Amino acid sequence: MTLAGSLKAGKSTLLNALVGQDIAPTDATECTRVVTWYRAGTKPSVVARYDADAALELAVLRRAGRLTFDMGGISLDRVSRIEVSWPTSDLARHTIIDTPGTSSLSADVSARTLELLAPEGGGSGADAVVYLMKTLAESDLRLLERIGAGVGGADGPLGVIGVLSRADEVGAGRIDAMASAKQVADRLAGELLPSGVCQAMIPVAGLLALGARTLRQHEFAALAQLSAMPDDQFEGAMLSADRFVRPDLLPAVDAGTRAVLADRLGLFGIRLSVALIRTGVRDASRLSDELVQRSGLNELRAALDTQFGQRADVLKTHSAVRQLLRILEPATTPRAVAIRAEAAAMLADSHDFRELRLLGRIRTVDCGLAGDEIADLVRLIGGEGVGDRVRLGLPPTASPDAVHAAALAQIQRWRARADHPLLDEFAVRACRVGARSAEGVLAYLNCADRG
Ligand SMILES: Nc1nc2c(ncn2[C@@H]2O[C@H](COP(=O)(O)OP(=O)(O)OP(=O)(O)O)[C@@H](O)[C@H]2O)c(=O)[nH]1
Ligand SMILES: [Mg+2]
Repeated sequence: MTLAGSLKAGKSTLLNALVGQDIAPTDATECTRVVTWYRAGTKPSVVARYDADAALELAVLRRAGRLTFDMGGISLDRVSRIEVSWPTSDLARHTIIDTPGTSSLSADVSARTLELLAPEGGGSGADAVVYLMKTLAESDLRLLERIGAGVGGADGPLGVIGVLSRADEVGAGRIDAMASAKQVADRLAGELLPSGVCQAMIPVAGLLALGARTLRQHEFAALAQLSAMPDDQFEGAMLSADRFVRPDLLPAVDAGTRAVLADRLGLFGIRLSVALIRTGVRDASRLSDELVQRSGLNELRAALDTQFGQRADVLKTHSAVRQLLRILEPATTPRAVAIRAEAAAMLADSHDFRELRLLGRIRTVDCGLAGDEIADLVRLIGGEGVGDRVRLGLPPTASPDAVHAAALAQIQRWRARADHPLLDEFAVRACRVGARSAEGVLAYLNCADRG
């Protein structure tokens, strides 16, 4: 999975939030200008690959509380990538690739990100992309289109999730910031999802999520002290980040500690924490959970899991088949032409790919199906998970007989629905895909019975 987006969109911070640890350098350190791969490993190690085939182990440093990699004197233009191994279960399922922000200001750095995501010759190095943006700029749209071509091509992009990043900043630190961010995200979704350049648009406050996941006891204590202060004093100091750290305001908590809180949680996170503590959140771990819940990180994880995690094999297969098509494109021997035709048919006919494409579009295309029908169809085609019971809306304990009966009922339901004379073409296809998904459950069940 690759994190991409414009300069300072919050990619590295979000990576840290996903992993729950400070492992990716953020801000202006020079190593953020290099494409960096994060994988699970038995021990921490950071290696720069440079020139054609040279490698150098890099030291991990902390400068003024910020993590950075010491490039050991190699100039950045010689480094092709940095590889980080880290012992954490959060990386076990996917490798995460952090890319330098793209901007028109530094064409060379943007070029590296583009080369990874949408190489000239085709064949993206990434199966799935999380694209971060603070607002939708023309450059984001163009890059998304190129990524789409790299990841999924003419058959429709697979696996691009949009994130409205730094969502806490949308409301200028107000308590309803995330609600405002959700509105902005929905508006962006309305613009982006129909064209298929991405499959979801989720507001996430990455800084808050990271601060919350790594919340320390003494930070909780300081927040509790702030929440015990008279409201007019607290609100008076919260008017700006500068006021919040002024030594003469908020005497209950020393200015240094306040500066750390502002750095790690942002003003919105502080305001939210104080509100939560005032309404009865009594300890650091509860506060951490509540803040993570409100940061949008859980929604992003759920989307990653349903769109990518459970379908990692499908996404890889899709990339591989497309790669094969590209390689065979100029071939003229009968054998190559035959393989090419087979690969093209697989791309068009594979039910897994159809499910993914439909999932990306069904919520946004006005196709005449009712809201509850769409919800059922989304679940049936794997929008909430690819397990057979999840697809059929049954409890995990449902018996094979119950699964069998429910699958049969769904096949009939969606075949009948597809035959409705007034349904538009998109809806007919969607219903057929649903029926086919239910047939898949049944076929699997029959195999399992026999095995
Ligand atoms: N308020 C707020 N600030 C954030 C958030 N995420 C990141 N930041 C800040 O934004 C700045 C840039 O964050 P990074 O994570 O380095 O952004 P990036 O996209 O990796 O930046 P480049 O790799 O240099 O393009 C840092 O000062 C972060 O602390 C967020 O969710 N909320
Ligand atoms: Mg970065």
